[in-house]
Amino acid sequence: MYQKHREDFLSVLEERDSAAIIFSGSLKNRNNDCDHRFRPESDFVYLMGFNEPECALVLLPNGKGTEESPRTILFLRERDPLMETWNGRRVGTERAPEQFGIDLALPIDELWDELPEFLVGHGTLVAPSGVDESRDRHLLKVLSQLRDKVRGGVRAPSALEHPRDTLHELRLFKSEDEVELIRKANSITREAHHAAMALSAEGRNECELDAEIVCTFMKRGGTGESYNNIVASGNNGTILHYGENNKTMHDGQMVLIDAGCEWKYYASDVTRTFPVNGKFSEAQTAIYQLVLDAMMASIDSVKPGKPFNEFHDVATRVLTQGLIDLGILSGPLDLALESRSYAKYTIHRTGHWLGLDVHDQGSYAGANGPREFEPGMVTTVEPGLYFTADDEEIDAKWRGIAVRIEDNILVTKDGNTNLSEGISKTIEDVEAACAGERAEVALA
Ligand SMILES: [Mn+2]
Repeated sequence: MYQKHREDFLSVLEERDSAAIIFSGSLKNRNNDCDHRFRPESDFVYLMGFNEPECALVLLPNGKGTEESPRTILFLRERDPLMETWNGRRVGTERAPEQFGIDLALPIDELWDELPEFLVGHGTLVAPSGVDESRDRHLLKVLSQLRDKVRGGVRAPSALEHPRDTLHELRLFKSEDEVELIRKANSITREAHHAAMALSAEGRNECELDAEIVCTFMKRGGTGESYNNIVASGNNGTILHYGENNKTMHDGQMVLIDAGCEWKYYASDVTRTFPVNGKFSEAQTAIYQLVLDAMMASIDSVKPGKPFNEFHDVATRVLTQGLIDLGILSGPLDLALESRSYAKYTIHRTGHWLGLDVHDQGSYAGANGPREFEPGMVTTVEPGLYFTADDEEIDAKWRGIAVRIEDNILVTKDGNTNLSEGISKTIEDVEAACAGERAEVALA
């Protein structure tokens, strides 16, 4: 799969007379002498699929694919028995060409000295600028060295180009192999959400549900959380990126869980909301069913030819009409939509691309407005309604209710497929899962 990705990228680069350099990234310090667990940059994962820090992949479409004239060069750390004893195994330059199917491997220490020579003969250099300052300084220096060469009569890149229009455009369209990885991530996410629903009860702490979810992700072999878990009970659910996950949960509250397993660095991104005690009250039912109706209507608009904004507009329309029917907003619908009176309660957009990054790369705009869906794209659909505990403009019964429901939708030739299907979301199914009837894999 990664070799195919490199070939695809090389073809695009060749058409554009460009070379590219893509980095795996460095270890990030956490505190004192402890680092965060390493997670490679997604562009590097897409092309290489392995997870050592301090690597750079150089792609040269004008090369011949030999060691003398390489098309693919991997710069990486040399093997070092002492360092490997302390900090873990390294592939090293000797083993890398065969292991990864690349033309040439060189020590990362030589990158900035060697790079200018390799780039000769290409018009542009595609590189992820704006991520790391020291890297940016090196890249600019390489370009200036190349300008000196140009005076000597050789062709060389004069400009840096962000991967947005090349690599990120490729990443937007998922292959069947990539879709399978997202499906696998979602099968673990399903187990995690059902386990959290079954565990939830009056008096338990948000952290217990958070732990259950992390435990499920890790013991099933996931590469981690796709993003920091959100386990938000009651009014905490109105904070979109709540991350404290440490409050005691109570009867009468709902708990909103936004958590997705990462599998081989591919993300799932799923939100479910359920009553702490497992039984929806009348007010909770009204809001929850409205969000679910908006979601189901919205998913229907995720298909080839539909512009990216439409599923958001469909969700907004259903939510706004529902809020009018519940007496929370005043009508008529057209006036409410025009005045955006709903926005106080819906807050965010209805979805985003999903892939190696939870908010995946790929442009949302076409030449004339929002781009249209095409087969292979994966988007989230995640309408929500949020009523803060201190909102005196609404009836007391709505205050502190926050509901978001989120699935991962693959655009297919004929419509779409829900990659997070099977994670309980009807009121009946959610209540069953809370009662422990959907925890299909027993947790140790
Ligand atoms: Mn999301």
